[in-house]
Amino acid sequence: MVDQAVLDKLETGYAKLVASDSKSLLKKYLTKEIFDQLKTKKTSFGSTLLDVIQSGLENHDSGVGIYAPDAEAYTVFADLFDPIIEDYHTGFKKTDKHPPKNFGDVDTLGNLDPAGEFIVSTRVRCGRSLEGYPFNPCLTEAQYKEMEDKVSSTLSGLEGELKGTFYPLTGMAKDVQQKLIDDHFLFKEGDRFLQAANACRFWPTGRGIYHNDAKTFLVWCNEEDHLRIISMQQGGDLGEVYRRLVKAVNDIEKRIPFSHHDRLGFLTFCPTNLGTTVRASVHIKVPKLAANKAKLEEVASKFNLQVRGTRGEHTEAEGGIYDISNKRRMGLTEYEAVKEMHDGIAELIKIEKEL
Ligand code: ADP
Ligand code: CIR
Repeated sequence: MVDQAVLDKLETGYAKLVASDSKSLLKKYLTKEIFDQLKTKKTSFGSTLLDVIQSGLENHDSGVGIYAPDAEAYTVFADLFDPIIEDYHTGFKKTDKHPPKNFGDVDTLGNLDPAGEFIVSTRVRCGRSLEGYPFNPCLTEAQYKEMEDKVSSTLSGLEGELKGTFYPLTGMAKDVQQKLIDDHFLFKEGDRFLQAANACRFWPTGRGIYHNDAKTFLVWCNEEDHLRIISMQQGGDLGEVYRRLVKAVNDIEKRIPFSHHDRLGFLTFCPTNLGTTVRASVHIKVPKLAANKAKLEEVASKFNLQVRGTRGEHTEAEGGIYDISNKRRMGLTEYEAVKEMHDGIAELIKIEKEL
């Protein structure tokens, strides 16, 4: 049974969403019929429709607006997740199956901007969830601590270029934390979309960052996902960044079992990250194209690319620097996701040169 208080919150929030001018996928796909069908359902973790949609109900400027409080939510609330997944990942239907992991031939990708004219830096990240643990809204404080211990001790076994140190957020000096955020290495604090989704409980307990000395290989612990594995460096050498990421993921996967779904691929908290979980991005300056932001968005979307601001999602561009990445992560392999960004950025640079 879903509590009356939860049902009341759902009804009030839904009425406000319907009356709003929200452009979120939640508003687009949560019809009255689906709302009524799902409002009384619960997962075995006790998660309700409210846990799924409360971020989008509170933040009408969400692009998507839903999260999976636990893995089972993808099944119990499939009537809402499936159409949103299909829209975001451009055509991944509820009858489709995500292909097996395939990083492809890592030696076939090179430098997208050898003369260093456009690309400031390149980053590829993927997300992973530790098998046996639910997502943020269902984790206990003890589980956060246990996971942090597991992650930091596992990563301490990495060697060579991947060798680094784990820095817990608990006890980190504020200026050190802010510098890491400003330099694009660390997740931001107080993300209202995650907070509304109940994903920031017990903060900063269990959260932390691991990185090598050069900060070219980093792992985020317990921010949006259990793990975010990141490779990044200055300039446009996507090949080098991708090779480092693949080596790291393969090494870490040997040491920790991750949650994988037969149809959805690797499981993540946000449905936009399912499947490969790969977001390959460049920080790029294309001043002529970006003179008209709507035009930049239009050209980018033609190549299945997404434009974000300099400090990541929901931020503005600073100094003309945009974060442009592959948008879809499901229904294609890891290699294809990265190649989609590679080919799209090559086209964007070509267009910029011709303007
Ligand atoms: P995520 O990539 O994990 O989905 P965000 O969009 O919030 O999350 O970005 C996280 C951080 O990564 C931000 O500080 C952002 O500026 C930084 N970032 C993303 N792409 C690049 C890049 N190509 N070069 C440098 N920093 C980047
Ligand atoms: C939103 O709906 O805007 C946030 N919940 C974040 C969604 C993830 N964004 C994305 O495009 N990958």
